[in-house]
Amino acid sequence: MTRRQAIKTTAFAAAATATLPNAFAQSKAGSNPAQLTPTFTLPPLTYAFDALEPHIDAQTMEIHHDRHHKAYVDNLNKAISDSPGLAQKSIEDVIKDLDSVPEKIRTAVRNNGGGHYNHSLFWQMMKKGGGGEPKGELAKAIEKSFGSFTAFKESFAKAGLGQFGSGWAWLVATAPGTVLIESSPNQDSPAMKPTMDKDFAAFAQAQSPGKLVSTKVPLLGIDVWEHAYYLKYQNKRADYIAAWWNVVN
Ligand code: MN3
Repeated sequence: MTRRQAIKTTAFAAAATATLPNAFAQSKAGSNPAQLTPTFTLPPLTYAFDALEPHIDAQTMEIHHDRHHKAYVDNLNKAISDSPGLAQKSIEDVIKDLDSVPEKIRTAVRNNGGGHYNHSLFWQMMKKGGGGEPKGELAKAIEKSFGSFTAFKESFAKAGLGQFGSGWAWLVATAPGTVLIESSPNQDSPAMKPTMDKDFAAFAQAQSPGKLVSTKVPLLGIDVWEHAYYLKYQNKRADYIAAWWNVVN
């Protein structure tokens, strides 16, 4: 293996494991045999509501986590109450395979399952005293795709600002050592839109045999719904995005 290939492969390995499986370990109650109707649950925040002050205010965090995210979980559970097969899957597997969801609940599962998946990632993508620049393979992949971290931040902010109405901006791994930026409306996730990159799919299968694989792995995402920033920033989404870099994990 050449050095270049090695870099690509390790960057991809980092991306492939960046689906943060721990985020969902506690969000699933299906492993409890005593529970007749397995349901999805709201994962607790691993930091205090005020941990991200002054960039993200405590009240916004509390409402965002305890009410908005909780509503996605509650509405997802309501939607799947007659589909026990779905309740036994991880949320990641559910949103990656929306085609297999019964049509009459597909929109509800897309919106609320997407909301549960995206927010479960989002809380972990932030931390107290965050910010700074990535290192190692991710830094190399960003440099390859955007030229520099500064240029990446500009493009990422543009994607967040350009998302009309509610949605997200994402840094996504799509292939070994390759990252790109995209935005999604509502609670859609890049993981809902797998590409047909065979190299990526084969590598991901080798890393996690037998697991459903999306060929797009969300590495970083910012929630640009107004509920994520309106209390502190009102209509100034650009100010929220600029401040958010200070809390990126
Ligand atoms: Mn939100």
